[in-house]
Amino acid sequence: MIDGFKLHPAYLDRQTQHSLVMEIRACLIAAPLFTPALPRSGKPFSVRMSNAGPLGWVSDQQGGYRYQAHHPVTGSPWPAIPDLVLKIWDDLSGYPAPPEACLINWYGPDARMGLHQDKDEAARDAPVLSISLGDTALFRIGAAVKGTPTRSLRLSSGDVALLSGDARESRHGIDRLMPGTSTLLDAPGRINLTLRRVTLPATPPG
Ligand code: MD6
Ligand code: FE
Repeated sequence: MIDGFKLHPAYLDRQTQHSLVMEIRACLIAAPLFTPALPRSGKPFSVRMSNAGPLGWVSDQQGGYRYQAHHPVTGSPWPAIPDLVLKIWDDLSGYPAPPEACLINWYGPDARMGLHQDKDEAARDAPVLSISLGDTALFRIGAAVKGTPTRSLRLSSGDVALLSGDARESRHGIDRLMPGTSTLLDAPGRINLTLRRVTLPATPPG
């Protein structure tokens, strides 16, 4: 496995997963899911997205991948990251500053996410923390270098994955869901929360 990739299987119990889903539903009322599009081609993602936190990740044909403080459709600031989510970051990230972006990914049964690297953040020293809720997904991960082998693993509801160190630069994506593998959500599908520090924290004096 790639150094710095850490999977915590079943980190969240069912009750906590349920509470998280309710918190995320509240976020999505304030900041509805939108459909991002690829830079240049404008091809829509099959995953729909929203965000919580001071900064949200968005992408469209004109502006490409970026973080911004406002919802691209409503223009409102993103809702706050739920305390429950901040606690998971505090417990697992080992990073001395809070996350600024909580990307909310919604996968319908046929959604997928191509291999990519997370590199739109200045704070590349911070890990990326990912929380899976709902149907199991087949996650693919490989080293940063194109053409090197990748491996596939399952991300199930309640799993938390951390990408730090070398794995922070890894290529990764979601090949497909396994619909019907979880009863957490009302509909077949999956929610993935990805927590990121975007800006470098101010360096402490001394
Ligand atoms: C997903 N995850 O699990 C997509 N990125 O739906 C990601 O793109 C991801 O799981 C950075 C770190 C962990 C991840
Ligand atoms: Fe990613």
